[in-house]
Parts: sequence; C-alpha cells; structure tokens
Amino acid sequence: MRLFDFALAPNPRRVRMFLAEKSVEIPLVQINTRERAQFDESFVAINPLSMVPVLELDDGTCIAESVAICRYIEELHPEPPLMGTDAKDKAIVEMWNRRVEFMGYAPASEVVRNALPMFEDRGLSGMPGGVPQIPALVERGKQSLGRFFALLHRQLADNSFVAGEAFTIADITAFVTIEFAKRADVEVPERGTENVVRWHAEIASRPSAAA
Ligand SMILES: N[C@@H](CCC(=O)N[C@@H](CS)C(=O)NCC(=O)O)C(=O)O
Repeated sequence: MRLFDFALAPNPRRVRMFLAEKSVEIPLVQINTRERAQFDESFVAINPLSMVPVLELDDGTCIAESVAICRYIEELHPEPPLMGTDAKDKAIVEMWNRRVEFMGYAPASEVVRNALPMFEDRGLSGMPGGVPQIPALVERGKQSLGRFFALLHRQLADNSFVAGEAFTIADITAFVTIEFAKRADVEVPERGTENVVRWHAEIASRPSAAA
C-alpha cells in the first residue's frame, strides 16, 4: 500500500492526521501539485481527477477522496474509532464531518484559491487547462467562514469535540480547515468564538497535528 500525498496540501494532511491517530504508517509518495505533477500521465493513470490524496492498494486499486481513504483505514484498523461506534454515533460523526466540509472547508478553499497569487489561473483543483480566479468569491468565502466559526462555537459550547465527547474525523477536518484558511490570513476571531479557540488549542497539542 502507498499513499500519494503532497506535504503542503490540506486534504492529504487530513489523511496523514487520521493515520497518525491510528498509529498506522504507510509509505508516502509526494506529488508536487505546485509543480503540476498531478497532471503527469503517470499520476492521471492513478487518479484521472488529478488530485491528491490517493491510496493505492497492493492489488493496484486506487482510492481517492480523503474520507473514502479514511473509511478504508477505519475498517482495517478500528481502534481508536474515529468515525463513530454505533449506528447513531456513526451518523452523527458523518453529519458533522459533512457540515465541516461543506460549510468550512469549501469556503476556505474558495478564499484561498481565489485570493492567493500562487493560485493564479488555478481557481479550481485538478484542472489542467487552468481556471481563472474570481475575486468576488473571496469575500463570499470569508462571510461563509464567519458563519462556520459561529456554528463551531455553538457546537463546542456543550461538546468537548466537534461531533460530541470523542475525538473524530470531524475534528481533523475542522482543524485542517482552520489551518488552511490561515493561508489567506483568515483567522478565527478572538472574541465570540472562545469555544473554538479552546478546542483548537487542544487539537493543535495532539501529536497528530504535526502530521
Ligand atoms: N475531494 C477531494 C479533494 C482533493 C483535493 O482538492 N486535493 C488538492 C490538494 S488539497 C489537489 O490535489 N489539488 C490539485 C490541484 O490544485 O490541481 C478529497 O477530499 O480528497
């Protein structure tokens, strides 16, 4: 098994954190998306969508999509559970992970990819022909992120972690989202989001945060 990764990209980081929490080690292969390695013929054969991460199994099967890779690892290595324990718990973890992806990660990506000069003509992932940036999406993304931080603050008022009392994949997704948004100088506001600040410091102190 090997994981096609890029050390500087947020989605592969989600998978690396997940693996670190499980103490699972998988050989990493770097695909430098800043140098367009995702569009090399050899990688397109692995993922026609030209995105990392991808988990290649020993039988040659290639699994893309961060959550799909985590699901596979969770099935192979159930302890500690990071995607819920029973039917209700699993559904709640998935609910929160999807909320974080759609309401946090997507706007963070909208801001970063439409604001940073390094993404000029790379407004969307995996597009070999290039996609122009749309500056208006930066402001809209920032407003969405403000709503996301408020949502997290409310959720973390009564819960230790994003999906309840256990650390899960939803914490990983939310943590990586917040770190990703910082690239466009979007920070969790100091006032009115104290629960997020408390939770973020806890997640940042876990060894997996360095993955
Ligand atoms: N939905 C995919 C998204 C993967 C993705 O967007 N990967 C980015 C790196 S974080 C990428 O490979 N971008 C290629 C590019 O910028 O062209 C997942 O969850 O893994």
